[in-house]
Amino acid sequence: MEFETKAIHVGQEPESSTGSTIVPIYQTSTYTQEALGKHKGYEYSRTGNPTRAALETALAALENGKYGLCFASGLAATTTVLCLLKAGDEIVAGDDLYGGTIRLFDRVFSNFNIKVNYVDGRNPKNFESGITANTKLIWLETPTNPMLRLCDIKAISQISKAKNLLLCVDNTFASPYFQKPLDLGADIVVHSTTKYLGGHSDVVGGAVILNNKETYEKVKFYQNAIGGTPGPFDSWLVLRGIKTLAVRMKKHEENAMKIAEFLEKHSKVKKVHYPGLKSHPQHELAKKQMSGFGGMISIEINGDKEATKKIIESTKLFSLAESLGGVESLINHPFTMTHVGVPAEHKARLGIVENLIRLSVGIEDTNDLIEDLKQALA
Ligand code: P1T
Repeated sequence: MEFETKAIHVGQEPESSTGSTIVPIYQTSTYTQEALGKHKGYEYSRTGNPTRAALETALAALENGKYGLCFASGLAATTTVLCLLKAGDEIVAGDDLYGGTIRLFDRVFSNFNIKVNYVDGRNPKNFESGITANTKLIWLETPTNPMLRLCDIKAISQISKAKNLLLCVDNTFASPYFQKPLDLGADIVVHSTTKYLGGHSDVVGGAVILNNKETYEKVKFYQNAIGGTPGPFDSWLVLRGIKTLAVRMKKHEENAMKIAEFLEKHSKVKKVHYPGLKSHPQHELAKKQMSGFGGMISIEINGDKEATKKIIESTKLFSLAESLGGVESLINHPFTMTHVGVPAEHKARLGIVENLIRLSVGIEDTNDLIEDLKQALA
């Protein structure tokens, strides 16, 4: 079955008692048992809920994975995966990550004596150099947030396999439509379903997808034990969102490509970071491991903080907001917004400077979006 068909049908069979074509929102916290120990597979909605189960099945299929688990946010998904580690263990992580993930690593899990060794993820060898006797997990995003850098999943998976480590890939920016990390050798995929999977900026959620049964059982145990699970309505919103993922992603990419080309020629723009551009230093890798380049672009402005602020505050269609991946276009200032909590030295190393702007290109008319940017940059 092809991706578009899976997104609409897998885990979403008509409901047996009524024929409801769409998976119902099972808005219940608990399930009445016929007798002690006799039930229909559900006992309590933190442990399991049919709407969530449909989403978990569908997401696993989209990532070509065996198992899916859903969470109340992307960070709840990440937190639950990190619970596979114990005090003294270490993570080697690509250094360009969502600011909230860095905050979770540096300011929460560090308290439990889990150390993160950040490396420049553009060269797979750096992950190898970062490994110590205590390393248990390699963590990366690709493309990265906000610099749109790439990590070579296949090459890094070979290193991780040789050292018997787990490789976890945050696939939020590409979505499973454009990139399937499990097929490239990753062990675990994490998503913020808040973004492209949900697709309409109306829900916060997360997901974990994996193939190994033993690891799945462990993460599933932590999902229930920790309790960062999504409610039935939030699960339903993401389930509805993924039905149109393929058509949305095509339009996000088409718009982003045209906008990136427009921006590259603009005199007020110093640099455009978009993996679809030939000028992107990792364009060849993008072509190899992704089937499309996505809808995220970061740009550096020719100008100072004030000039950048003026542009960010002048767009009319691009809303000034955190988040990404919705149908509407958003504009964000990583330095003061999504990555504000990242230590200054870490930001400087990555190039998260005051004149960096991140765009989440929506699926509006391409020319309207270009006109909006044109007037903001004028
Ligand atoms: O916001 P939440 O659903 O908890 O997901 C966290 C997260 C994880 N991974 C990546 C790559 C992300 O971009 C995010 C959240 N990012 C934003 C809110 C943002 O504007 O970048």
